[in-house]
Amino acid sequence: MKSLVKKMLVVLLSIGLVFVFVGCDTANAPDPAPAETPADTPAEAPTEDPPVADRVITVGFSQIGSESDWRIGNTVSVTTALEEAGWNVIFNDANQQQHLQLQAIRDFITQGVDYIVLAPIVATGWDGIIQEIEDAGIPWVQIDRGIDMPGIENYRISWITNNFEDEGRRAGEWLIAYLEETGRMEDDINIVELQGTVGSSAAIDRQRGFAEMIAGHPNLEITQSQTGDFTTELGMVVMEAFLGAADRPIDVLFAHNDGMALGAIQAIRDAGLVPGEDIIIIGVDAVALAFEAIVAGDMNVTVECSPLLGPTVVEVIKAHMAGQPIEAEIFSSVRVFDETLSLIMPDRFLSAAEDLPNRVY
Ligand code: GYE
Repeated sequence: MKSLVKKMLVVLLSIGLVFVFVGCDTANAPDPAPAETPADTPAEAPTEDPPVADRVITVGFSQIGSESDWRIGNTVSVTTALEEAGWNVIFNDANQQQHLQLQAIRDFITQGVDYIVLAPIVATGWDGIIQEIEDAGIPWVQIDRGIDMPGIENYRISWITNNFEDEGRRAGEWLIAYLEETGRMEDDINIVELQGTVGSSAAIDRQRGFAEMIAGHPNLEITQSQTGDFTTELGMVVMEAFLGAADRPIDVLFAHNDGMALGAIQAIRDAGLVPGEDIIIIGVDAVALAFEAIVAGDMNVTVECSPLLGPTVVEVIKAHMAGQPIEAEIFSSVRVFDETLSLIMPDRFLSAAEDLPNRVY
């Protein structure tokens, strides 16, 4: 599993580098800079850059990192769509560190990019850089996670995202339906939660949505909750700690992403338990590896969160260039995939086995 992710990363990084080189090569070709004008050329008014709609634009994309298959799918979707639009892409992977995202955006400003695409790691701490982008007059699109800043909608062109709170609710809704269906709704159910990155809207909102769904059922209790930073590695380590610290058997794992759920499955096996049976495992994202785990019976359900935001990013930038109206917020739809309830409630849940061939991330 790890090596697959690594392989994809290598491919991705090479694509990323190609983008950067392409960007350096051609960015200045159509509009010669005034410095290149020979000294003896008759004086004339400085040439303005042609309007963005008439030339190859450069887009700086500040990505959070490469912590999960979701993230890798998102990077591929966005960079591919921008490139297919014929634009230059400067890609930066901030290795899950906000200060590196701030640095990348400052570099984009210095390089004079035409547009910025930002996927913010956490919700706070962006006010200063957003002002810098504003001062530089660079239009920007926010994707994926949210930013807590009053009036943020007046700064960005649009926010292309998923409804994380609804994802948490759908996870809770599935659990309640599953417990009802298996006759366990009156039992005491101990739930452990693997949270995503601390301070990220994806983690905050998924936690809130799930908690809201189970709130009316006092026998469903979250007994341990810790961050696994959205990585498979930490999912495994933290699940191991949960199992070691539990004074009662763990019935359910709610992991804020599939990657952590897959790491936890390993820890559960190592503890001599049967994942998917002894412990009900709920993930979010709907990555291909989770579908495989569901089909194999090691995992129970995943809530889809689409990373395939690239085509919408391109549409939004094109609409902006053409001066057309743009939606302030654009959400993808949420679907839930399992291999149990979907067989009896196909209007509420979908079959992972059936959709597996369609997975692209
Ligand atoms: O669920 C997780 C990734 O922000 C929605 O980030 C995204 C989350 C996604 O690392 O796998």
